[in-house]
Amino acid sequence: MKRIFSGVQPTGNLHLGNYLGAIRNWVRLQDEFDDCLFCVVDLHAITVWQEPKDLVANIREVAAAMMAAGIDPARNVIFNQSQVSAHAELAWIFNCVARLGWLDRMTQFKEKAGKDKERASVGLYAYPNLMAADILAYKGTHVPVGEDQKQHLELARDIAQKFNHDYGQEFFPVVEPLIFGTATRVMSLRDGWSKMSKSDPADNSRINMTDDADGIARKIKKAKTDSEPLPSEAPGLNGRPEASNLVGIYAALADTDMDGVLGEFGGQGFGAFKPALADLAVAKLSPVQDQMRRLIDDTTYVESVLRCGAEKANDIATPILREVQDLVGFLRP
Ligand code: AQP
Repeated sequence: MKRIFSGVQPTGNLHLGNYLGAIRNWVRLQDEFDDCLFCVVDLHAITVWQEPKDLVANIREVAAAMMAAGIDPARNVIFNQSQVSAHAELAWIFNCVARLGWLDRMTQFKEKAGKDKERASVGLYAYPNLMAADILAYKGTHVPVGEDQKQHLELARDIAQKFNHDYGQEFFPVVEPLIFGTATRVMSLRDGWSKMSKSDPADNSRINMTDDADGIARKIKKAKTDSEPLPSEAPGLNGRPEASNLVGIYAALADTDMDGVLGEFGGQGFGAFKPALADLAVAKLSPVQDQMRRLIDDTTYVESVLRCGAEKANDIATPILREVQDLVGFLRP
C-alpha cells in the first residue's frame, strides 16, 4: 500500500521555497495517492527556540497555507504533530535504533547548530530520528520533500532497515523520497548559493507567503543578479546562481522548464525579466494568499480541521505503535 507523509515546520516566515518545493507538490499528489497525511511539525519547530504565542499562530498559519494551496481536508489528513503522541513515542525507540555516527553526518545539524554546537539543543541533533518516526508511525511509503531533506530521508531508510533487522521482521517499509518539480531548491534572493530559508534574518532574501503584491514586486526588483542578459538555453546559466534561481522560480510558477522561460526571455536583461517575474508571482500567489488570510482569521475552522486530522492520524498510528511495542518487548496493559 502506498501512503504519503510530509510536513512543514511552523517556524514562521513560510516562504516561496516551502510553497514551490513542498506544499504545491502535495496538492498534485492528493490526486494520485488515496492516502496522504500532511503534518504541521510543531515538535520539530521547538528544536530551536519558539515564542509560545508565535508558535501557536504559526501552527494555524501553516495549516491555513496547506488548505489555501488546495489540499482538501476531507480527502487528506491535515494535523499537527504534537496532537498525536505516537510521533514522540516512536522517536524515542528510534533514538535507541539510530547510531551516533549516522547523526554526526547530518549536514542540516551542522548548518543550524553553527560554530557553537555545544549550545544546540539535543532535539536539534536528534531531529532526523523524529522525522523517521513521523513517517514510519504511519508506515508511510513516499515522502515528497525539497532537496534539503534528502539526507534525512536516507537516514529514515537506514533506521527502518536496522529496526527490521534487529527485530527480525520486515515491519517498516523502506521510504521513497519524492523530489520533483523545477523548484526543488529555491535559493535566497540575496545570495544564489544559499537556500531560501525561514530563518534567514534578511527578510529581502525570501518571498513570504504573507507578503502583499507590492512587497513581492519590491523584493524581486531588489533581488541580486548579474549584468549579463539572459542566455537562450539553460546551460548558459551555469555559474550564474542568482540568474538561474530567478529563471527557476519563473519556470516553476509558469509550470514550464528553464528552456521554456529562456525561449521567451533569452537575450533580454533583468530590467525586462524582473517585472515579468513579479507580475507572474503576484498573479499565481495572490489567490492562495487571499484564501490563506481568510483561513487565518477563522481560527475555529482551522483548529477543527487539525483536531479532526489528529483523530484520523491517531487511528492509523496507534495500532502500528502497539505492534512496535510488542516487537520491542514492552509489557502493555
Ligand atoms: N528553499 C527551498 N526550496 C525548496 N523547498 C524547500 N523547503 C524548504 N526550503 C526550501 C521544503 O519545504 C518543506 C518544509 O520545510 P521545513 O518547514 O521543514 O523547513 P526547512 O526545510 O528546515 O527549511 P526552511 O523552511 O527554510 O526553514 P529553516 O530556515 O529553519 O531552515 C520541506 O519539504 C523542505 O524540503
